[in-house]
Order: sequence, then structure tokens, then C-alpha cells
Amino acid sequence: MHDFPWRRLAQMRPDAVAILTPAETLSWRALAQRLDALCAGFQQQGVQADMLVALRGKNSLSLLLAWLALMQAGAAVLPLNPQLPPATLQPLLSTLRPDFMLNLADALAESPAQLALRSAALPPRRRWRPDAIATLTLTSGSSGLPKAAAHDYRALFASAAGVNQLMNFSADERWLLSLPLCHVSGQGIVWRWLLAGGGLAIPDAKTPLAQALAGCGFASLVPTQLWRLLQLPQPPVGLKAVLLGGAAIPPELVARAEAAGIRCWCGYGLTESAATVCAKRADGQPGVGLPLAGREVRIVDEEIWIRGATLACGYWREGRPQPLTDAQGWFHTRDRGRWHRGELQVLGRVDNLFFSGGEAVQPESIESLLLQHPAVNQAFVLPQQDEEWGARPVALLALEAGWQLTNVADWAQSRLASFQRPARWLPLPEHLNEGGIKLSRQRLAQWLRAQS
Ligand code: 4YB
Repeated sequence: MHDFPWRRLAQMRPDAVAILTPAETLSWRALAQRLDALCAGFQQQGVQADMLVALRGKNSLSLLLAWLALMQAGAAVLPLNPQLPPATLQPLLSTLRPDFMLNLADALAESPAQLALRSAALPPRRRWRPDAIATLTLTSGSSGLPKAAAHDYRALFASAAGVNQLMNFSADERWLLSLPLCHVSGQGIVWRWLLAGGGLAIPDAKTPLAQALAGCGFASLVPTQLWRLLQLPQPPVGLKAVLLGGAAIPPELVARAEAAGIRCWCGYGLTESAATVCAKRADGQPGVGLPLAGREVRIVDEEIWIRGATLACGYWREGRPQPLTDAQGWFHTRDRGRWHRGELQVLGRVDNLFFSGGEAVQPESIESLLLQHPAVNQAFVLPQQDEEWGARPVALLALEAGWQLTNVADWAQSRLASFQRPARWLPLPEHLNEGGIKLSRQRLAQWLRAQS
């Protein structure tokens, strides 16, 4: 690739549909023109190559255009979830020190120098450098401040190539932007779209997912989104392929989706690896398949290590990327895993493991069991301090209407070892979601402490 992908596509397929929103459709030619004008607008406001620009907002056409135009101006973009609480946002901004911020969400009390989203008629500068840093993406670390993983274009396209190849995503297909652009799962959709030159559908914030999916063959979903779709009387038509990831993928969920005619791919990925590392076409087995092209996986002392072309060049600290791998290039994920029946199986986070009466409890293995109950849509297991046992598991569940927690507790009794049996069963406080793709265990633990 020798130029920004939207410029190459504007040459190759000028009239093909690049972007669809409920309000407008943009061809690749129109997209490249809009980006030239916005890029010039940013340059006029002082954006220069290798600057860092924070971009805060919910998914929208404006957010996507701003992001691409900032990259065309040579900046590295730090997408920010507008729901990040000030107690996290402010220290992040003071450590990462972006040169500018473009805020498309509510006003902030303190912020870096503000940019406006406006066009200019100047000739835009466009120098494509595959090894330039394109994005800083915040990790969803379990403690402390999130880290910012820095990816160059080469890594982002290497990631996209593996998924497009596996799922056969091509220029004739359309992928729904079904996950937030501030998360690696939403960004992954954009790089696959730019690599294949297909169509990207950007829904309105208020459009229900099932409606947004109309006319889209491809979507990336976290398991909870797919559960909700399957509860509808009519599952979406025309959906050819769903890439699942972000959390354990219950085989029961996949079986139900496949029975409803939705073809699923099960993936495992991280922020540091620019989304998907391993993935497979669903086959009834609980694993996540094998590494895609350009990635390698090793299991060392039950921990998943990954290496390859899609890894971030580092965590951004003091104005530059600091290495995140060991001397041989391996990133130690802190996920526990094993090879099982020839594929990778993810067992849970090392950091989530706790001890109850001397027995090791991996909360995710209890969650997987609970998710086998037909009424359980979401399950979290957390430790609660206990004088006698040290800690005991507590289950937080989202249930389908008409079911009680005691139904699941009775069912689970004989299926769990005594040290795995939850001491308490509580409804999942879903309101704690901060707009990310998953509930934070840290926030759930805070909430749980406040309940006792
Ligand atoms: C898992 C897991 C799994 C992640 N089993 N734990 O494009 C995609 O790959 C995609 C498609 C749909 C939905 C999500 C995605 C993602 O990118 C997800 C990437 C992600 O979640 N990144 S993260 O940094 O926020 O969290 C990574 C952690 O998530 C991992 O370290 C695992 O602990 C967990 N995880 N996939 C079990 N299949």
C-alpha cells in the first residue's frame, strides 16, 4: 500500500458505496473529497505530523470522518470513550499529553487545546507512512489507569488481513459498525473495511441493533448483543457472518444463533493485538481456533503468550512507545489458556483467580457453567472476603424474564464443586456499564463491597 486506503479506493472504485448512514451514502470518491477538506481544516488549526490528538465522542459519521482526516494530517489519534469518568480521564490526559482534543461529546471542565471539525480549501498534506503510529487505544486494565497501546498502520492492516481472509470479507460486502470506535473491536471493523474496500454501515445511536443490521452481511458482536438479538421474534435477515469476541463465547449461544441461520465465528483478541488473534468458524466446540495469519500463540505455565505482526509497538509513555513484549517479542497476555482438541481454549484472566479454603477458583469457569442454564444471559462471579474461607464466590446474573435466581442456584448446586458454589446470588447491576463493550469487574467489585 502506497497511499491512504481511502485515496487508493477513490481511484480504484470511485463510485462504489463506501459509507452508509440512515441519512446519507458516501462513495469512495466523495469520502476522499470530504477527508481532504477536513484534513486541510485540521492543518489550518495547527495539526502536524506525529502530533497526538484525542478524539472524544460516540460512534457517528462525524467521529469516523474526523478520525480518518486526523490520520491523513499525520496525527496519531487517541479515541476516548465519552463515558470515561473524570477521575480516569483527567489523569490519562495529563500523562498522555495530547497536543489537541476534538471533543464531539459534552463539554469538559479541563481539556487540551480544542480543535473544531471544519473544512478548508487548502491543498491538504498527505504523506502515507506505513510505520507511522496511527492509533493509541486504551486497554481495559483490571486495576490502575488504562494503558495506551500504540499501533502503526502496518500492524492494523496485518490484523485486518487475517480476519478478512478467514471470513471472506470482500469489496462486495458490508460490515456494520456495531461496536464503539474507542474500543479495538470497533476499530477492527474500520481497518477490515478499508483493506477490503467494502461498505461500512454506521447506525444512529438510537437505532436498535436488529434494525441497524438490515442490509449488512457482516457484524462484530459481543456475546450479550447476540443474546439480545436471539430473544427477538425475528432474527435479522441477510446477516451472513458474525464475529464474536471480547469475552467467553458460550457454545449454547452459538448453537442457538446457528439454528436461527446466523453463521458465527468465535474469536479471541486483545487491545494490544489490534483485536482478533485466534478465530474459527463455529463448530460446537468451546475453543477459539488457531492463530490467524501473522500471529503466533504459545502457552507458557498456562499463560497465553502472543507474538507477531499485529502487536502494538508499545505502550505510550512520555511521548513515545515503551516495549510491551519480552526480548523474543512475546506479549504475556495474563490470560490463562490451554491447547484442547487442537485449538486454543481461553480459561480466564490470571488476575481474576482467587483462593477459597485453599482451592483455586477461576471465576470464568463458574460463569461458563452458569451460562449453560437457559435463563442466564450474563454471568459474573466475584470473590467476597470471608473469615472462614478467605474468600467465597458471589454470582451476579442477568436472567431472562420469568426466572428467579433460586432456579439457577438449585440447578447449579450439583454441577459445581463445593468451593465453586456461590455463597450469594444477586441480580447483575447492568447500569454500571460505562459505554464500553463489557462491564468492568473492578466496578462490579466496588458495587458488591457496597452491598454488604
Ligand atoms: C476473551 C475472549 C474469548 C477476549 N474468550 N475471553 O474483532 C474482534 O476480535 C472482536 C469481535 C467481536 C467482539 C469483540 C472483538 C474484539 O476485538 C475483542 C477484543 C477485546 O476484548 N480486547 S480487550 O483488550 O478489551 O480485552 C481483552 C481480554 O478480553 C482478553 O485478554 C481476554 O481476557 C478477554 N477475551 N476474547 C474469553 N473469546
